[in-house]
Amino acid sequence: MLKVWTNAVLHKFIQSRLEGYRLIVVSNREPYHHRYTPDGRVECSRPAGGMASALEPVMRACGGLWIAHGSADADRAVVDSHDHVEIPEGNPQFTLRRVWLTKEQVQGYYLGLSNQGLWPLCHVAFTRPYFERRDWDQYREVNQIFANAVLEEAADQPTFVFIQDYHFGLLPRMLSEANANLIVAQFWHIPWPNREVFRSFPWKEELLDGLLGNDLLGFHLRHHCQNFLDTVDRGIEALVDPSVSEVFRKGKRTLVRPFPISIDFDAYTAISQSAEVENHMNCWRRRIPLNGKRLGIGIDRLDYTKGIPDRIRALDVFFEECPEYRERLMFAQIGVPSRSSLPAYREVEREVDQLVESVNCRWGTDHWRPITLFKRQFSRAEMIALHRLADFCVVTSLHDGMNLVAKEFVASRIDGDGALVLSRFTGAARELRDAILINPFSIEETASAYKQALEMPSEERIRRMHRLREEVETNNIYAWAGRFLTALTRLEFPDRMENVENLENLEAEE
Ligand code: GDG
Repeated sequence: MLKVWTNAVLHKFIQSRLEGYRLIVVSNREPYHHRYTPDGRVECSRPAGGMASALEPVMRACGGLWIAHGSADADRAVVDSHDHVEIPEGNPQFTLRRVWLTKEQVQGYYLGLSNQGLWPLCHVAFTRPYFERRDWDQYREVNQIFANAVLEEAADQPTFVFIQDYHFGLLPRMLSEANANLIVAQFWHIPWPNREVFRSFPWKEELLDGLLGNDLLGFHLRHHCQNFLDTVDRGIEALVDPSVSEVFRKGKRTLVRPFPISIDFDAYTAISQSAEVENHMNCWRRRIPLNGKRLGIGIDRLDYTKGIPDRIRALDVFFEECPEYRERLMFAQIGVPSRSSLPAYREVEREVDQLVESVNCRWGTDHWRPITLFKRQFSRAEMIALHRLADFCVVTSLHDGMNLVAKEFVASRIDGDGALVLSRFTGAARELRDAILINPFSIEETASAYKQALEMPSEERIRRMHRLREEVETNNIYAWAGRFLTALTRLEFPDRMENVENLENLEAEE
């Protein structure tokens, strides 16, 4: 049996199983931005965010075409006449096709319907969703723009289309109706709520019908699949077979399956060992003068689902209840500004600023500032360096599809040490059982988890980290992609899939 999926195994797998087919990936966010620097040069960078971090290694392994919204100021300057640009620069491994949207379309489809409607609806994170008719119209319009781009690129070639996320709930039906030969799959990176919650979505029938244009629909967890099947069963005319997790509608079968997403463990391990990371560790030591103090960290987009205020409140309680840690623990929080034009995001940013200031005022001394907040994006090597310096990493999401930061912390710890404090309401908590699991809504529980992380005997900490690393190493991003593509290709050519264990041969050929 295949033990560990790797980039090379996935590569071979794709070559043998998808032979004759193109792969087109569709996402809202592009994996690379091109921006002008102040001196007029064009700079290429990777935006923060879970979906692009997860998908990029897969695209590097498969080649193919990635269609996404071109949103940065120099994006147009670098594409050819087909809006294509080869990625990454200097060492092209796949093609990016950029789709252009107007300000109004971005407002309605992305900020409005996707992020003020579907995001809070699906996270059930006590921020009420807003639904505007004109946002829904823009959402439909933008889904059609992407459909046109896919149909043009696929032409009459045999093609798999792999759609990412909640920005494209209508795209699958648009594609399957326009070209029945396409094989369409989608991965929904956020949770799916229970049917009672979903009932508030004003255009639920159209959205569900859109999603049932997929041949395969993936969620992180079985629980999300069950919520989806239940929502369909009660919300729209369709035949649901929960025993095999399938739905039939309009003559089409949609398979609904869990695929817990992950990260490129080997890449993290390799970068973590690099001299670049050692240098960045020194930079962090200058930014956060530890002088023998312990270090806790958090790395998140500034998003209200991530529970950042809750973890800071827990630090306040911790310093109150554990005076022995005053002047002995520092906490570094990276909060990458995100969706800042939306009021709920500005509000959480303001709350985080205020809480950090109040904890620092309450407990800080002349030579100790308990919390340092960095509100900007850092490079991957910089984040890995911070992971390596930490005694513990905190993930307090109130609700999170998976949470990749937890896995990135584990993969960065090539020293096999460090403790992970992890919210039970993340998908990651189902796999990372050796973390210190918490209910982030309980400030006391979170505060005592900090203490547990700091005081855990080193043998136990190392034993737990060892098991966490085994878990992330085995269930890595290539395993995720391999399992997804196996399910997809099995639909289409069962004969090529007669024996998935043959992957062993792929591995042996390496
Ligand atoms: C969605 C779902 C699911 C953060 N700061 C920087 C930076 N990041 C990167 C992290 C990580 C990613 O952003 C965040 O991933 P998460 O999984 O935590 O969260 P979402 O963005 O909400 O992602 C989530 C994910 O999709 C995948 O399916 O896990 O549940 O909500 O990779 O490292 N990256 C860089 N600089 C930063 O400062 N370069």
